[in-house]
Amino acid sequence: MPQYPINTPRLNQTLDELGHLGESPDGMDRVAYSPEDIAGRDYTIKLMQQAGLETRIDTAGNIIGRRAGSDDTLPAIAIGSHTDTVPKGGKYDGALGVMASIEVVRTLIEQGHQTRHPIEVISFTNEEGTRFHRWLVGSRSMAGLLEQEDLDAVDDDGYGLGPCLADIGGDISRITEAVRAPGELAAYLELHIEQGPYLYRSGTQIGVVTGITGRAVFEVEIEGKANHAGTTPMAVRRDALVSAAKLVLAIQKMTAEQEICRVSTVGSIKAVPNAVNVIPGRASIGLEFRDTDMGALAAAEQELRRITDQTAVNDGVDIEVNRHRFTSSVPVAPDMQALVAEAAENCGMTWESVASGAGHDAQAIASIAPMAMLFVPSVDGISHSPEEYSTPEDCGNGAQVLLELLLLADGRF
Ligand code: HGY
Ligand code: MN
Ligand code: MN
Repeated sequence: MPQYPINTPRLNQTLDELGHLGESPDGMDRVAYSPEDIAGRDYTIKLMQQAGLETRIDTAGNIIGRRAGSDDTLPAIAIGSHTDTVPKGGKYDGALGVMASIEVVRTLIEQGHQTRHPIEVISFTNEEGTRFHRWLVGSRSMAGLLEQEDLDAVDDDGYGLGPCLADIGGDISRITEAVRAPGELAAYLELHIEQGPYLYRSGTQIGVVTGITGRAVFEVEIEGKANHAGTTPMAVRRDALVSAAKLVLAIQKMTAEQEICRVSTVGSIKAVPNAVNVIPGRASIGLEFRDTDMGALAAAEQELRRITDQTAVNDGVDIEVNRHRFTSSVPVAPDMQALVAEAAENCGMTWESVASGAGHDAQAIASIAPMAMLFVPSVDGISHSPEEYSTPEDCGNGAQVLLELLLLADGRF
């Protein structure tokens, strides 16, 4: 029996309540900076305050709930994740880590246990990066990894990051005040759903994360020639959407057949003017590559540029490749992995090592603090989908191991 059993029904109730904020018939829409995201943030702040945490919002919009330690001269141990979702996403990605972190501290307070270190529960803003095609914005701000192109970013409607930050209590003109220097946090511990199939397939309760994937994001713009769909002979067409379609298939082939890197995805495609009786004069595709090996991502970029050059010549179109950003892969230190495994064993849970094909705030915070991640199973490995699901029991298991991990870290650092 764990020393401080968490309240699993209460945890799952908060997940359920948060899961109604931004819910639509085809999935969760708490896209960063949206009214739905703000509703989720307000709920999170209220829950933190009810749990007895002192809350604040930093200039990057990160929500921080703090509980004093018995020795406040020690750096805080941070636990958390994010509550923003991809469009039409699921109820557990990020949300479990934040709700479980609040439940962990609430349990310790109720059971009268004060840690040595101060504890900070952090809900990072804009982890998904949907709006401005740049992810981990809150955690990269805290880690001092934000770049000018992040600050200058505008969304598809030309709306800038500054007003969005102001909408959530941040301040782009003072965003550097959100930076935490190395040493300011003793450790960062993140619970997350696996978002992949391995734990569910093997029936293992806890995943000890070994590393977090690297990622390369591109936008490819194709310029052909708009023309009449009925009168233009096929031989003289410069159809931007046909060229885009060829690239979609070639990008999929790069990994499915040529294995240049682990995975490739074209997640968005646009045609202009997007009318059935007009040959598309312009088209664009949004794509990403992922791999833990940054050399493989560099090879993928090289091959992408080769096939776009080739397609431009073959089809008589102009093609521009816009490189959004590379995110480095991050290993989890062996001693931090061992701490997660020890916490799982102390809770009587089965565990296995698993790499993360998803990106996480932990990979940004890793540059300023020792970090560890633990996963719970995703049913059928589904995520970024309304079918994303983790059982109430698995959610409770994750929170219980997170509490144990926090206590171990409190004693070790
Ligand atoms: O896209 C990802 O890997 C994460 O869910 N943000
Ligand atoms: Mn996530
Ligand atoms: Mn996600």
